Amino acid sequence: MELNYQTPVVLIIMGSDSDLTIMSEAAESLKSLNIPFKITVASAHRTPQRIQELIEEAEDTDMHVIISGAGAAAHLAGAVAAHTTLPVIGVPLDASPLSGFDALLSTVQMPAGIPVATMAIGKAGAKNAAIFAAQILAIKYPSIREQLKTVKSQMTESVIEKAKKVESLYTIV
Ligand code: RP5
Repeated sequence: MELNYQTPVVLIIMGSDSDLTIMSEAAESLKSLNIPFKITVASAHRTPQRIQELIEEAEDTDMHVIISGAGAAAHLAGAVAAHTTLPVIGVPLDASPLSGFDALLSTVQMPAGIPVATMAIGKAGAKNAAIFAAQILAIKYPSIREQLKTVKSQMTESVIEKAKKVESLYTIV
């Protein structure tokens, strides 16, 4: 199956524009994998109606995965998952005195029946959300599978390089 690069297949929703500094990591990662996406802001508690409309649009336009990032006990990812059978990937963000622990619990501790695939708090989680979305898409699109394999082998090479550097510092000759 060929990927149509003009049509978004991933929807990124964040709870506020203040989340963009972290969630841009997900956007940039999707961009680097040439995966078309739509990115927007909607709040579970401030714009519940908009959440529903965005999900309807995502389903009508045949998007495949939703990434949801929010801070505080905002439960955005769970609210998104309530409206859809598309896979929802949640990114907890640090936006309160609890440093993201509140968002982590409200994202990961979904009651049985409405799952949210929860990533780590912050930038690593945002990046992993994009990679995880790509892995879901790779089931259908071989071009994405090939790109993921390339990225993985690049990571392997970079660690081998690091190992060589560290070893050379203490090698007895
Ligand atoms: C959450 O509250 C958002 O996801 C954001 O992380 C946090 C603060 O939102 P703003 O006050 O910056 O709009 O709903």
